[in-house]
Amino acid sequence: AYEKFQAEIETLSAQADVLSLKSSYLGKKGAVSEILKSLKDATPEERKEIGPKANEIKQEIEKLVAKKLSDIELAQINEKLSKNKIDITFTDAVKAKNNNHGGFHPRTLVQQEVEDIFLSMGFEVLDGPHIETEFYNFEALNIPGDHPARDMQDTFWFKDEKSPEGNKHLLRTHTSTIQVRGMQSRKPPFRFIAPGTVFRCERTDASHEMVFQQLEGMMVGKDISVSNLIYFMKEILTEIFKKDVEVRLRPGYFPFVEPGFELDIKCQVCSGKGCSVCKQVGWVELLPCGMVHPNVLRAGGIDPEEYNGFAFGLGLDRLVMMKYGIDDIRHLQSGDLRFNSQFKEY
Ligand code: FA5
Repeated sequence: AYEKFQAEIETLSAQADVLSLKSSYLGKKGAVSEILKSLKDATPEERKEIGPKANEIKQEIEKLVAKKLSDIELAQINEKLSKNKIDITFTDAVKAKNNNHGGFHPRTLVQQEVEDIFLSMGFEVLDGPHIETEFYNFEALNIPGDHPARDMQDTFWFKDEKSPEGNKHLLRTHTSTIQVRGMQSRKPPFRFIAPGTVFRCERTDASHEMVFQQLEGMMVGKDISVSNLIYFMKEILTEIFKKDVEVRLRPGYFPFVEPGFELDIKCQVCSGKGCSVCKQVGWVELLPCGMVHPNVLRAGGIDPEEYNGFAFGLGLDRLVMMKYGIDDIRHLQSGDLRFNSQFKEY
């Protein structure tokens, strides 16, 4: 009877079924009770043998029933828990959907992308001060005090009569200041980039800001050529745009390079048809560059007889505009969340 009970209880999963099985064995008319009842007609020897066995079976059945009931209860609790489980990542996903989180500014996104590309090509990333001396911003770059090229970049000067003549302070007008700083602290061959904010006392329009970003690049070594320069420029544009974009290279004048070039990009806002960003000409000045002038190498403590190099000054805001088709540079500085939130990555 006990083996039969064991097999039967195994198949049950509801408490009520277990209880009714129990009563069919231990209840008034149950199998075990019948055995115990029949003892009154048994001989004393039979009673001695069957009595304790029947009681043992009764206890075993009670034990099995208690265990089964507690197993069923545990299974029920576990099922409840798994149904009401709190998924913490799910809460984050809901937040993301509601767009209540922050995101990177498009300028940061593009700058990080450009930095990654140059890092993968063995360039270092350098930084430099916003407040500069006349020396690093002009003189060391082959632009002496009376040079007309100083007028190419309208400069914010500090009123500091105490500084010696030729070393007055200013807000850097370009990241080229880091060219000489970088050269002074390393030995060739080397290659680095230097992203940063620059300042010019300019009238703003769709493609000009007073405070904007540039990304300087410099490579110095032996026998570096214009084709090396063009290779790196092409590489960076292909990586950033991930499609063919039309560019043109034309001669450009900068006192710190010789020869110098202007690399223009077909305006991506109007596809070259003409708009306020490209001033109706269909092309945007993006990436001036050239071979480093011997005087600049000298200012950085490098012998131009032994080494040469190239440098470039990427207009980072313009690159952002071209990549995303932004039709006014002033959006970048606006702090307008309707603009900024368009660049969140989900
Ligand atoms: C320079 O500043 C040079 N230092 C670049 C250079 C470096 C040349 C190394 C050769 C070798 P330019 O003034 O053209 O050059 O500025 C460089 C880029 O910055 C421009 O092509 C343009 O993309 C961007 N830029 C210039 N002025 C502004 C402005 N007001 N607002 C936004 N972007 C600007």
